Amino acid sequence: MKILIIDGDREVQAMLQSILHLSGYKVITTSTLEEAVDLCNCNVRGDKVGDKIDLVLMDLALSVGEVKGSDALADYKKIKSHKKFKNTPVIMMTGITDMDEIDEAFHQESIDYITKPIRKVDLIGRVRSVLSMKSEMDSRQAREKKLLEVTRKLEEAVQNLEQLSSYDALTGIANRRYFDKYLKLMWNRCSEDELELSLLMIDLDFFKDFNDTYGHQSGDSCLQEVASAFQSFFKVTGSLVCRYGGEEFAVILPDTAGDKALTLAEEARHQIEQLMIPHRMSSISDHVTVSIGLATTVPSEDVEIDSAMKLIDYADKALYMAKGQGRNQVMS
Ligand code: GH3
Ligand code: MG
Ligand code: MG
Repeated sequence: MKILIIDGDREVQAMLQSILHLSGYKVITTSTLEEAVDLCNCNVRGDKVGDKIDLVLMDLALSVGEVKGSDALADYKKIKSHKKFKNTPVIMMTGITDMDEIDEAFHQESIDYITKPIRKVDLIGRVRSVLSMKSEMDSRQAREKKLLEVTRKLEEAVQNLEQLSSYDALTGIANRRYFDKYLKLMWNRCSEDELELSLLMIDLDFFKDFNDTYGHQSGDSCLQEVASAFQSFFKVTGSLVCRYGGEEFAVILPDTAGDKALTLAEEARHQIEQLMIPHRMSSISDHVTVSIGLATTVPSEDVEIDSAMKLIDYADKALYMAKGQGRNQVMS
């Protein structure tokens, strides 16, 4: 432990130094506050004074003339304002007997002080208790810092986990899990505001044949291309495109009426056709196509479609019809 003594009286300096030395402390002495601050800024004595001072013992009578509470406080604040002493405990030493004013000033700021003549037993006792309080505070701060760090890492991990559990690894768009959550959310929101909610269920046509013809990897690339086309196409506020399963996609369109959703679905279908992904085994086109089922409702308990699950069912049925009618089309 390193203690810095600031006292204008060299005899006092020597006396304090020898007491503290004998008790096992490293001691550095200076006569003025300025010298102390200078020492902390440079490597004057071959000993980096400012490296780590654990405690400062500072004489109160550093200011010339009559020492008032405000002067004492000013000295104290000056040393504490130095960034190296910001967290260093300071014990003030005073030979003044009339301490009323100073006592009050110190009390307000919780400043520790001892009176001169300093008795060895008082000095050692006070130094020990202040240092042990400081080391307790330091270790508490270190524990808090560590806890904060752990919490931050945990939050990061949770975020990563949420990201992993909400998005599809192959296409990067939302997955079924996220879709379920989001549909419930939008169901409630549209129900509260009495808004129409549309849902598209989309399925690639003859995709098994595509895989059989071009291989599974080409199949994966095709899914990625189609997913990203849907993602860029559906820009309705609050809309969500997700990979519902294998080669099926679903699109949630809140605040979207049936006729508008039908137009959007038809355009989206056309866009996929226009990607011109070759599919020579498709019996309806030379390129990859999709079939789309659409269902729309104003979520409420009074209507036929009274739950999000039923909305999915209706869109699924429409998709099935689109397949039955020859594929590469939208049905609602
Ligand atoms: P339909 O027009 O009736 O929808 O015919 P289909 O061949 O698309 O339907 P089917 O359900 O018979 O086949 C779906 C295919 O989608 C089978 C499966 O191998 C493929 N598939 C599902 N998930 C993936 C995937 O992640 N990657 C690849 N490459 N293929 C997938
Ligand atoms: Mg399918
Ligand atoms: Mg299919």
